[in-house]
Formats: sequence, C-alpha cells, structure tokens
Amino acid sequence: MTPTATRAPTPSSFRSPSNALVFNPVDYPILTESTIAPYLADRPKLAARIDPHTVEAREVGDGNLNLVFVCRDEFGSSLVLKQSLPYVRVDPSWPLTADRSRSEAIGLSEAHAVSPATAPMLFEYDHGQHVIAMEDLSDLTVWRAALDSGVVTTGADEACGRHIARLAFATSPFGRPGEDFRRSRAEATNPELCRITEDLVFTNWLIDHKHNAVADRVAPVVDELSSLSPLRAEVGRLKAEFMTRAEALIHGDLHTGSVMVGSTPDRLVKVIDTEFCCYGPVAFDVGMLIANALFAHARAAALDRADQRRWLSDFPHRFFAAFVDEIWSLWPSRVDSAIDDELANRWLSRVELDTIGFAACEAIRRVVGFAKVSDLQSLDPDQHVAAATDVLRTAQRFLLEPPTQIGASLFTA
Ligand code: SR1
Ligand code: MG
Repeated sequence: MTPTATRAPTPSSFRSPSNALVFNPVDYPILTESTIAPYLADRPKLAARIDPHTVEAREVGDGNLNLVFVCRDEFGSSLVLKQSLPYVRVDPSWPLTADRSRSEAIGLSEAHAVSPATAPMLFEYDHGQHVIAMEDLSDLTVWRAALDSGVVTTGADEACGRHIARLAFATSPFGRPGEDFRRSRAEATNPELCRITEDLVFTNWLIDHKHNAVADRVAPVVDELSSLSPLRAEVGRLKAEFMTRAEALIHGDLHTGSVMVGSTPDRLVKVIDTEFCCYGPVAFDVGMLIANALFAHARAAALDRADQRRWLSDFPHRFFAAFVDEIWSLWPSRVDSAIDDELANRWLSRVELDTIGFAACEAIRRVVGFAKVSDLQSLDPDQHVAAATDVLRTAQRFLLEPPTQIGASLFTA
C-alpha cells in the first residue's frame, strides 16, 4: 500500500438485478485532505506544478459522485484533484465503476484539444487511484449557482453552443477520418455511466421507482403526462436514439452544474465534469442544456426577475444559433469530401428536432427523479409548484407537439 492510504472506507455490498449479494470492494487508497501532500510528492508531473511541502488541500465536492480537492501551495500555484469513489458519493449503497475517471480524462482532453478557451486543462490521469489532476477553476462560479442568484451571464450560452459544436465536429466523421473515428468511439465506451443516463433520464420517472418524489400538488401533473401513450412512445424513441446514435463524442451530462462561468473573455465559460461522456447523439448535449435553461427561466418567472427572465427566454435561440454557426464555420475543414453541404443541412435539422425531445426528458426527470435541481428545489412551496408545473407542461408540449425550430419564445406556448 502507498503512503497515501491512511483511511480505507468501508466496502459496500449491494443486490444485483438477480438479487445476488455482490461485494463491492474499495481496493485503492481514497484521498483525504491530509494525504494530498504525499500523493503529490509521489507524482513528478504534479510535483513540478505545485509544491507538495507547502500544499494545503480543501475538499469542495458538492456533486453526486466524486471527491474534489482544491490544492494550493504557499507560492500561489494551485490545481484540482478529482477522485472517483467506487460508489455514488451521495448514496454509498449505490456501487459505481471508478473507471469513470478514465472517461472524464477522455472528455477533458478531447474538448481541450479543440476548444481550449472553454475546456479546462487536464494535467494528469492516474488510472490506479482513479484521480484526474486538472486546472484550478476556483476563480469561476458554477453556472447554476450564478443563475439561481439572478445573474444574467451574457455570452455564456453562445460559448456553450460553440463548445458543443467544436467537440461534435472534431470527433465525428466530419472531422475525424473513419478509422480514427471508430477507434476513438471504441475507446470512449462508457456503459455504466450511460446506463445511469438511460435509467434516470429516460426510464425511472415513467415507472414506480423508489427515487421518484414530487410535491403533492405537482403529482397529478406527473401522473397525467406519464400516462399518455404517445408521450411514452416518444420517450422510448429518444432513449433508443441515445443508445444507438453514436455519431460524435458528447459530454453526456451538460447541465448548468457542469459549467463554470467567469467574467473575463478567456474564462467566460469552462465546461467540466465530463465523466458521462460517450459517443452519442449531439442533440442530447444541446437538449440537456436547454432544459436547464428552462429551469432557470421558470425560477426567474416565479421570483419575478423580469430582466433575467427575458434573457433566459432567448437563451435557446442564441445558444442554438451559435452552435449552428460554429458547425458551418468548421464545415469547409471536413475530412471526407463525400460529405456534402446537403448532409449538414439535414443533420442540423435532425439535431434541432431531437434537441427538443431530449430537453423534455431531462426537464421531467429533474422534477420527478433522483437528481433534482436547486433552481426549483430552493423556491418556496407555492413558487415551486408554479415553476415545476410550468416545466412539466413545457416538456409535455415538447414531446407531443414539438416546435419545428429552436426560435425565440421556445419556453412559452
Ligand atoms: C447517480 S448520478 C445522478 C445524476 O448526477 C449526475 O450529474 C448526472 O446528471 C446523473 O444523472
Ligand atoms: Mg456531474
């Protein structure tokens, strides 16, 4: 055992789908604030960036899954270490592959290669202890928190649209020759995390699941929409799209908690938390972010924040227009001359349509299922009912009468 192994968490056990008791061992050292210094001292690449003798570490993880340490030395250098636990941080009885840090490393490095201004720099990936070391972003704010507080984050939506487009273009057959595309797609396989998305975004809120919980006054809306056969059929179609349309590397969990925002041009947006990345439909990333703008919009309406609400109303249009514009600006550099302009037009139309459906699934699952959002949860009860109902009715409309374009006023019928 290495000197960093000062504390081993209790192994967890769980019931498999066949009800067998499965032992989930913790077979690598879990970092603590006091083991960060010896960990860094053992890793020459990191010790060259930060002084292990004077480093101080603070665990700041507030997500569902991982440990996150901000590390600073007395000379002003800093970095972040993020370690995957072999279970869900907020529910240790839920085992989860720690290999997700490998996916996170793939997602960060692919994004940084094509969009360095909007992706943090990966310094090192430690396969043995499931740790990634990356650029410190503590001068930025989590986008969801900024939106919750009423801020208008000018330019952040467009920067995200361009980020998604660059990653999609570069990792698809538009930007990557066939053999490379197939190899990267195989290397990026991420079945366990994709399974979470398939369950949480497309399945659990439609069934009687232990993680479902809604306010009493919202429950009738959920019961009504989840009993509509055409809606269920459309969700099934979208789930199959997510599982089979492996067209480019997508972030896979691009909500406003996966984006940090700042105020200088080179640090306006940084897209983080890429552990759910996989080859999938590009519309999934676009739709997930639009759903999260919908939560912020419903919150701004409930709190009567007129300026922010106006800005959020036009978010989908600005964001999608930036995505489309970036795809067209990259299009002349496509690597396959057999792919002509007509394909770009057809591809963009399909992305636009499926975006609406994916946005709806993300919207409903965040009201009903496991991973709820502060935009809605931190409202007072009456405001919550109004905002959650607005989100659910908008999602219902998206699934049953989808607008054909992501224009202005997408959020209002
Ligand atoms: C068990 S993970 C629950 C959710 O948190 C992540 O951020 C993803 O959104 C996932 O669906
Ligand atoms: Mg995350």
